[in-house]
Amino acid sequence: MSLQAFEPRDDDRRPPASELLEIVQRGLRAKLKQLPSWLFYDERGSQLFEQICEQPEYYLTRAEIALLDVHAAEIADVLGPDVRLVEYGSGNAIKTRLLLEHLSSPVSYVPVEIASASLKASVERMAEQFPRLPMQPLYADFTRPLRLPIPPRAPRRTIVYFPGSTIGNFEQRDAIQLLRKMRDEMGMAGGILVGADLKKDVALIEAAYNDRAGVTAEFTLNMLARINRELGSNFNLDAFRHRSHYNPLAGRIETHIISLCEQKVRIGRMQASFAEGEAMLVEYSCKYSPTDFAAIAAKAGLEVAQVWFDPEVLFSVQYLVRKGPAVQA
Ligand code: AVI
Repeated sequence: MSLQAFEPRDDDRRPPASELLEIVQRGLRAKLKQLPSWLFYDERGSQLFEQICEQPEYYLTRAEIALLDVHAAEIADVLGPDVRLVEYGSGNAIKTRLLLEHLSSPVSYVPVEIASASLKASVERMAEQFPRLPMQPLYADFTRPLRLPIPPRAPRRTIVYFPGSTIGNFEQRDAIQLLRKMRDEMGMAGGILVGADLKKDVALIEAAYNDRAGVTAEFTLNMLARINRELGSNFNLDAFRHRSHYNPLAGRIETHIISLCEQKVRIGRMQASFAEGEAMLVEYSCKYSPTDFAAIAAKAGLEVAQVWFDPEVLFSVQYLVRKGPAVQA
């Protein structure tokens, strides 16, 4: 196993407190209050997200695994031999394994992750399952331009793998920008393999973000607990609630934290006032029809070479390749 560019560190997705304070204060000063969704993923938030994936209503993970169960061999065939697999995010044990198992003589596996503990764990897990596969973990923020490690031998193609519908958490403009960045990183012969959740019956989508056990609600409110812990603010978690609803015009789940009463919260030197019922936006989860996805791919200078669905047609995995020069969004 080769461990190029791997430097274990104890810090996590945590920006310095001053930067975090600035981000939170800016979000709370806005007319329509808004906080970035990456704030969900402290240690507790990451655990809660894993629990969300096991809830009966959250179909996304199961559907994507079912898709790979059926189609991984065919996907691997389309990608061809001697692939360098660059995964945005640390390897999801089951999904990445399903794909790697079928790849013919992969050149290397490059998980890209800013949470060092997850990166280390993912590399160890993969190294156990694929002891002969060169691992080149990259400790980095995948939303920024990457300097990929030099591969141990020349790959026939670099595949950027972005499973799990995380692309849906980016607003359309940002998703296009991210796809364009992947396009730059994959080179001329490369491709992008990306998971995208599909538009479907609204009740089914809304149930996935409002599970009966309340795990998603806890995940959402944990953001306030994190802010309290890291910034010494005084959000009262009992005075807020989670709300996720589907916006059919925008084609996305919009998750808000709702203030249950008129209240003031102190964050650093700032006092944020909340009206009763006031909503603070914390996440988008965009849903795409195959046509929608082809349209954003085209705006990033890409075309859909192939798309696979799970047996219930809830989820898609899209294979994107270069389509000439990128056009402006
Ligand atoms: C990580 N991401 C794809 C999840 C989603 O479905 O948008 C995050 C999530 N938020 C609430 N439930 C799951």
